[in-house]
Amino acid sequence: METRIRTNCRACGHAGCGAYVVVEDGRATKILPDKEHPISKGYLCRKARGFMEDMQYHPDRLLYPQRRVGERGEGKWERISWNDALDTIASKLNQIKTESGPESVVFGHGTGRSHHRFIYRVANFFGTPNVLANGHICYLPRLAVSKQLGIPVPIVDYDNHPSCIMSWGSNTINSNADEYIGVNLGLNLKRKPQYIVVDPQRTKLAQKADIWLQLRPGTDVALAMAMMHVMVKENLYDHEFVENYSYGFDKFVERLEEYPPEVAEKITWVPAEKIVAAARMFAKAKPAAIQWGVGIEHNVNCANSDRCLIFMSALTGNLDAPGGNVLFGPPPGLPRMEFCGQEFQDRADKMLGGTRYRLAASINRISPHVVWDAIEHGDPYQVRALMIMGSNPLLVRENSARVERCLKQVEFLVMADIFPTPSTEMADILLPAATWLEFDNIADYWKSHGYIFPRPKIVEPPGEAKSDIEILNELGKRLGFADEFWDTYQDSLDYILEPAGVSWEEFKDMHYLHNEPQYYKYKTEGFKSPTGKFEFYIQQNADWGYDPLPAHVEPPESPSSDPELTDKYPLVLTTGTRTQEYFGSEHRQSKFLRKKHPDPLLHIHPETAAARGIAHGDWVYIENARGKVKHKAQVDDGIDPRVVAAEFGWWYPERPAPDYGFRDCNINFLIDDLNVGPESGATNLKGLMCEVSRVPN
Ligand SMILES: Nc1nc2c(c(=O)[nH]1)N[C@H]1C(S)=C(S)[C@@H](COP(=O)(O)OP(=O)(O)OC[C@H]3O[C@@H](n4cnc5c(=O)[nH]c(N)nc54)[C@H](O)[C@@H]3O)O[C@H]1N2
Ligand SMILES: Nc1nc2c(c(=O)[nH]1)N[C@H]1C(S)=C(S)[C@@H](COP(=O)(O)OP(=O)(O)OC[C@H]3O[C@@H](n4cnc5c(=O)[nH]c(N)nc54)[C@H](O)[C@@H]3O)O[C@H]1N2
Ligand SMILES: [Mo]
Repeated sequence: METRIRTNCRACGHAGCGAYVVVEDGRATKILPDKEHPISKGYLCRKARGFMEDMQYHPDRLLYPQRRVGERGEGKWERISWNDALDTIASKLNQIKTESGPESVVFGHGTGRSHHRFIYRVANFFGTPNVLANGHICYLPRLAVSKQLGIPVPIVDYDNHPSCIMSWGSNTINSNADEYIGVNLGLNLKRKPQYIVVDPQRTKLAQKADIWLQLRPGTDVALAMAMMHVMVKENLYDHEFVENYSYGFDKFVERLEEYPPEVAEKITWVPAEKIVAAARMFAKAKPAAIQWGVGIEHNVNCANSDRCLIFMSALTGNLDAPGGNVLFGPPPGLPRMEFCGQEFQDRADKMLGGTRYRLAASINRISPHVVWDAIEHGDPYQVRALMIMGSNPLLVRENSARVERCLKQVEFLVMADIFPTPSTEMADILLPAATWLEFDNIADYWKSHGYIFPRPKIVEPPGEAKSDIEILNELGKRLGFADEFWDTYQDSLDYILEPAGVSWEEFKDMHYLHNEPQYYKYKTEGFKSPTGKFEFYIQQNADWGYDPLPAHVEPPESPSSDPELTDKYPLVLTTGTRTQEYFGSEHRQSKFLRKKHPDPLLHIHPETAAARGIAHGDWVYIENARGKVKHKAQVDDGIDPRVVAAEFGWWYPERPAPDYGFRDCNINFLIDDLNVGPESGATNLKGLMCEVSRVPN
């Protein structure tokens, strides 16, 4: 018997595409697109097929809770019961809490995978303010900067068709990141708006652009400031907005004086006349919208690059304008965000890096290095346990060699994953997680587009795999917080949905819940900032000891660094170019996807390759003082000869445990974790220095 169940695909970590799952005799066999879905509009990416054909029923899936019996990383395990696993975890964590304080336990997760609200709830009741995720460099800086400005994250209003779109550090048609499924950009581009792309690589999107600004990685602030310099000098800004709704504009304009296009050209490598042309094009078009992504956040200037793009939207009158960057209201379910608990701020003094990286701390996020400092050096106190669910830190955290040392050294490590990975091999207790097809959940709960969708349980999990939210609900009770958790995890879904006036049983069969957008809300409500206005000058930053105005800061390693470094490592490296096939370190188990994209690729200019005797398709080493890994040369004249672009997340699940080949190609061996941005502890994943050489035959 065949049935089709409507759901929200989560074959990738960010999810968000409407889908139907075909079930035949209790087995999920296909994922089909939902043409009526308001966000994905009938789009589904190839990861959906790869997941369904190769991963959902993959023989490597973790099936039972296990306890490590050999040395860390030796790969010897014994199967244990869930009772044993959860009791062991609860009693060890409570013992550490009694002996060393709750803050010596750190919880962790990866990006987007919809269980983090439960992690925060458990951490919160347990009493630790330390949750390790990607918030220092991904999305959360946007959220923190927006919060500081008194707004939710501004989202492109594609449904109202901007007449100018500027894609800035986002290859949205590959990444479908966060709120955005790339099809919305694609459909708008068919209407021929003016189109600007800011990207060091000539991506498919850059090929469609009227103006492509090929900047040096890590210099986005200088470019944005120069564009705003032009807008102000040429009187192309929205006076009504600036005069009535903003604060600190004069001081901001003084700072803009430092960034004429000719100065920015030297920093960014973008010709001054192109900067002027892009500034005019964007400022004159109405409405105009900026689609930005982690291209601007993966560096030490992260917070200021986010700030600059929000400033540009405000300056041109496009903030909360139809077809601009809109401040969507939360869907009716979202007020339950107190689900996570808001008490971390009371414990900011105990939060690792909490008084150093105030912007990150303002949204309860920490930079990874503070956890490693605490494990390796007991600084400022000893971290004794890590419990990580849905992240592969050996692959995705910067400075993999240090991550490995710390995962080996920490006293107690719990990991939950769907598959064995190089990171899970380090665990003391390893928990088998269910996939998104195997439990009930609310989809898109963390996003800023104003929608939530049901994602019902469709098939039974294999073996004894359990969903993370069920695991956390059970652990919360065993840690001693029976009153704060639920009889069953499904009851928590009712709790979240209560303000919307629906139960999970009712919501499950609905298409979605949506908050209808209202525009220009600031005209009646102002901004939820200290001055009630849009703050171009941020006093809170000055109070925290940071620059109250945006400024370009050179990356810690750059072409203008010490010649001792640049002679050895002359090429600028940007990492993490997203590809359609893989999400982070996931999907390497899929034959279908691996066939399309068997190896990691390094984009390198023909001249740069020729000078090093490298031909298209050769294996090359990418090297700097921290490490040396391999990629295959993708010779490409769409990249500046002084720049190379590497992928991230590469390992080979088919190779032997416990390493699975993760030392070969994992670019994070080259990334530094210590020279970070001042406000959020952002690491420099884009715009560091390296050298490339051919791997000898
Ligand atoms: N298929 C797939 N989808 C993904 C992911 C994945 O791994 N695979 N990862 C998910 C995650 S965690 C995230 S955060 C999002 C990211 O998704 P987005 O935020 O949309 O960003 P990307 O698509 O990675 O685009 C980054 C672009 O920035 C460019 N770039 C590189 N360095 C710089 C720079 O210094 N400045 C500027 N302006 N541009 C630069 C790159 O060439 C690339 O085209 O994607 C999510 N979606
Ligand atoms: N050099 C470099 N490094 C980067 C980036 C870059 O561009 N360059 N990008 C950074 C960014 S933006 C981000 S967000 C991070 C991504 O960081 P993470 O989100 O931590 O990345 P993944 O390696 O994809 O780890 C996900 C793991 O969770 C497992 N998993 C998937 N779904 C579930 C689930 O429902 N439950 C459980 N328990 N496990 C699950 C997968 O099998 C996989 O092992 O990487 C960062 N690292
Ligand atoms: Mo991310």
